Amino acid sequence: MGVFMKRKWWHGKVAYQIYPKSFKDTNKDGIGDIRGVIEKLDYLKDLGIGIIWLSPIYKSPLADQGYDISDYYAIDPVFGTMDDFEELLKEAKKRDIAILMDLVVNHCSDEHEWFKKACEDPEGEYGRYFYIRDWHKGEPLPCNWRSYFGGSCWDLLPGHDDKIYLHVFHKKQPDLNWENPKLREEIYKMMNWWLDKGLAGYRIDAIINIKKVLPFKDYPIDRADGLSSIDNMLSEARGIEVFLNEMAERTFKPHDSFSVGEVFNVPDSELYKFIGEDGCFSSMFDFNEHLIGREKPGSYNWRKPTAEEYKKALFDAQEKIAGVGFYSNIIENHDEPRGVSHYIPEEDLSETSKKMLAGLSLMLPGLPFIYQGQEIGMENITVSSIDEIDDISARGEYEGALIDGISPEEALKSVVHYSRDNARTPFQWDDTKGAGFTDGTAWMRINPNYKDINLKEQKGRANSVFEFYKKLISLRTESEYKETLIYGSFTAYLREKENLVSYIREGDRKVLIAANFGGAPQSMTLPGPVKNIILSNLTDTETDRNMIDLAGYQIVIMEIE
Ligand code: TEU
Ligand code: CA
Repeated sequence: MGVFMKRKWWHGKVAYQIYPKSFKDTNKDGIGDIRGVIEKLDYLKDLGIGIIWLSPIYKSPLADQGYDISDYYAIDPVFGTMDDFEELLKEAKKRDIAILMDLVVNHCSDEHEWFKKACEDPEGEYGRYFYIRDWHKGEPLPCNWRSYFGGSCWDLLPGHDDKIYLHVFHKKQPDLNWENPKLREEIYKMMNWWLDKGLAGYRIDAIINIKKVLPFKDYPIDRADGLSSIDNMLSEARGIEVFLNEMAERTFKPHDSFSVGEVFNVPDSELYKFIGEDGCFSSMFDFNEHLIGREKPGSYNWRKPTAEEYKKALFDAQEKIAGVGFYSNIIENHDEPRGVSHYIPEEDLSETSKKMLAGLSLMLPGLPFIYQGQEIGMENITVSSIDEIDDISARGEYEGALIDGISPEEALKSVVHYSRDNARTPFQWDDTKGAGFTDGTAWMRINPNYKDINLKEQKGRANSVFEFYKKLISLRTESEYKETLIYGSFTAYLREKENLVSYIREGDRKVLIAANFGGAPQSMTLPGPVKNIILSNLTDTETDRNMIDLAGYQIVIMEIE
């Protein structure tokens, strides 16, 4: 536990991700806004939230829903004004809630001033903010990398027919050239500007992409489009820590801010560079569960995890991070399917299984991040045509599947599960028209199940998913088990027992978490006599001194002597 001796202000908090566009609309334009977030601060406080991560609200053409920023110093008018934002900071502070913004600095928008100037004068100062190369029709491109959203990552530079620029995401998201110290200075200046305003820190978007293998070169072709996944390049890229340590020294450290990286593709032996005692970030997301079943490129090739795979990913992640640092644990986010629809077999989806999944994740070491709507068990949506999909990633994936020779029906079926729309449907506050999200017409369709699944119905109902989340959170933030749950060790328990996911947290108390990740009842041996049943998702819990019986999808959290 040595590394955690230095206690940080954020260690004992529970964080909550808001996707502002779909959270709460206050001016009837059908789009969630900052005033909506302010309005719901009391709700979040009551839930027990201590940190909010806001997905991007900066000025943006919203080609990738705000992950394409055209002015880092401005709030997009659809979300409100800078005054609204400052009021949000003030109101959050009153409630002891820290605000994080999304830091999107691998790329900006093609409508950002820097890119416009680069197009006007590619040889000039701003040309060096991007990756621009000479190219003539018929020549090979500098490299064959596939953009994350499909197609080549090179496009013609607007206004030129002999120059191209790099974008590893959408073509409206030109990559910023981190090798240029001037660009890096601009970014740090901007980050400090917000931190000086009172921002508590950042969630750092797609950061692993800022270090490219240069000079550009091809990697093995891995799909019918003749291109190569960016992952192939990233696995060879070295030296990102130079940029990230510089960022930390110049921005996070002087502000004692919290930073959580969206970090993929890090070898286990390098984790300490990211979140160790002297790491560049406070924390990084655990994506190990999310990666299950995604070995082959193309989401139409992906498959849902099994209980055993889920357990393995969860435990392996905890074991490799032990003694290194704090993971940020998620069940879902704005890029993922709804966790309950993804990790639980369709036929077993119920309030009981939803609560089990919540308990397993929230009792882990690390910092829990709850994604909006997760606390009421929101589910994936059904889609019957590609035209109903808003997500540019899913649309690109659909095109890619067609190029690979998949039939349109199959392609649709397979991209639907991973479409980012699943997480982006409006929050279901109540059962009125607009689901309490808007009095206008929602920008995106509301999941028709809002009549059954909504906060109003769950709030105060003792056995609801929402009330269960509240209890789990309070265990971490204000109970006698707090110290153990925040700083205690993690030990897998009866790891080999099929459909059982169980682990022990040990600090000043010893807490056993036991979950039956399957529909059939099972019994398990206890590691010692039960002192206290702390919480369960079902009311009847049968134990004697040595054994406990678990009903299908039951989770029991108990103190052991
Ligand atoms: O996502 C980065 C990223 O790697 C995604 O492509 C992710 O792998 C994929 O969405 C999984 O389905 C971040 C943001 O979270 C995402 O919303 C943005 O679109 C992206 O960066 C570009 O900024
Ligand atoms: Ca609005």
